[in-house]
Amino acid sequence: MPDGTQNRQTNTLEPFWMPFTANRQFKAAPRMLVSAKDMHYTDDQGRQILDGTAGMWCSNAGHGRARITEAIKTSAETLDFAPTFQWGHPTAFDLSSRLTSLFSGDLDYVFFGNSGSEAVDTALKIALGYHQARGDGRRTRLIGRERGYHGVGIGGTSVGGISNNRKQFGTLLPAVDHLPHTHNLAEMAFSHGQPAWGAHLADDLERIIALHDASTIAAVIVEPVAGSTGVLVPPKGYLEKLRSICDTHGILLIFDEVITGFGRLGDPFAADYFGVVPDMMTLAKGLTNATVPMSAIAARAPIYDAFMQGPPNMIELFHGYTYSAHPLACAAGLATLDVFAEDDLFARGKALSPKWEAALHGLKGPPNVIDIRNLGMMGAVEVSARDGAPTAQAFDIYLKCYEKGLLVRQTGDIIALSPPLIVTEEQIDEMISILGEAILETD
Ligand code: PXG
Repeated sequence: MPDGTQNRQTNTLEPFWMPFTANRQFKAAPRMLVSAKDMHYTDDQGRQILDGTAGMWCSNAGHGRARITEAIKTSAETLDFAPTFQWGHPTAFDLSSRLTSLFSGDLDYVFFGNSGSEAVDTALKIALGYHQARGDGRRTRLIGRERGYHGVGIGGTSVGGISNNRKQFGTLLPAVDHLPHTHNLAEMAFSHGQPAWGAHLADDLERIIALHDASTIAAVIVEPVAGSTGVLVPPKGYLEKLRSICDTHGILLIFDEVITGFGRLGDPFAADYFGVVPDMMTLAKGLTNATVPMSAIAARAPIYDAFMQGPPNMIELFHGYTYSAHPLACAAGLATLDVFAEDDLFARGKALSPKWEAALHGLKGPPNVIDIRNLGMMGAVEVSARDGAPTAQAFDIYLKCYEKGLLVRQTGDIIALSPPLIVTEEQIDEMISILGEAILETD
């Protein structure tokens, strides 16, 4: 249709239906990022924006890492695509071995998807298939947690516990229940690291089990530290209790480590940080330093083994994606692990965490700051909700930070932070100083 309509359209902001965005507000005053290097984005006005959120909890090694970019380029030139249904390519196996050698316990197998949402829905399906393979097919119920975020697939939405993410979509999966969330300002506000109060909240799993009977429950899925809902740090002993209750009742425990994985807590995974090994872990984001979409599900050996029955020429798991273990993503994943090793980023995250904690808690003081939370290199500042206008104050802070050259995430009345692990102590101070100014200018 050579009437120029198409060209005109590509120059307007209208056609892109933006995800999780106030489209009309954004398009009226766009914030356009055009390039990124190390700790900074550059916007379309040429301004440098300090990245306080590793993109969206994902560019953990910082932006524009040459080693990763080169690996992607080389892969695109040598093997742009190869199927992994009944074929294979070497980097898929290399990456699987490298990853499983990093996982704790007998998390010896890895399945690939392309997003955290796919990883979650895959893990839930594996849990259902696992029980069926063991002849225990009545176990079909899935347990999530209030305020949990597990992506946007129908499974992840169902086990998720953020009301806005659920209410537009009807009844979702039927056999689902939710643990209570662990957020309690009266008991926990301004805790440094893990709150001492709240391990008993895990006992609610016993109540849910008594209600539905363990024989109907396939799996429990939680984020070890809830990220999207505003960095809810698990009380001391809480995850250990969940593990032990699941063990007692033959229920699989899935840690959704899409945010906590790849060094965010100063260990490779939250499972390592807490010393609690789940039956499955979902990973994404930092896996490729967010350069090429990729996610992974780590599974314990007995789960894989349960499927390896019947004639060897039979497909054991009727599940997978065209782009499972895409060659570009595998190359990016391998190069990301190299960069983590070269820069010693797990150790760096751990070493910086006390500085991060001290700097963040330095924001305590203004009356509108009602909580500050931290663990590893995650942090959040919660502000009081404006009368009749929840979320408005934090959104203003988010906008002010952007104007002042700092990228933060806003969720509800919470500002969340998760800088790339290459951040310097001076850059931490800069972040906290900008955020502090923005908070003081907003109330
Ligand atoms: N699980 C967890 C724990 C996540 O944090 C997903 C699954 C889904 O991943 P995908 O790749 O399908 O988006 C996520 C994603 C935020 C924010 O600002 C968090 C996510 C995504 C976008 C924004 O908190 N987490």
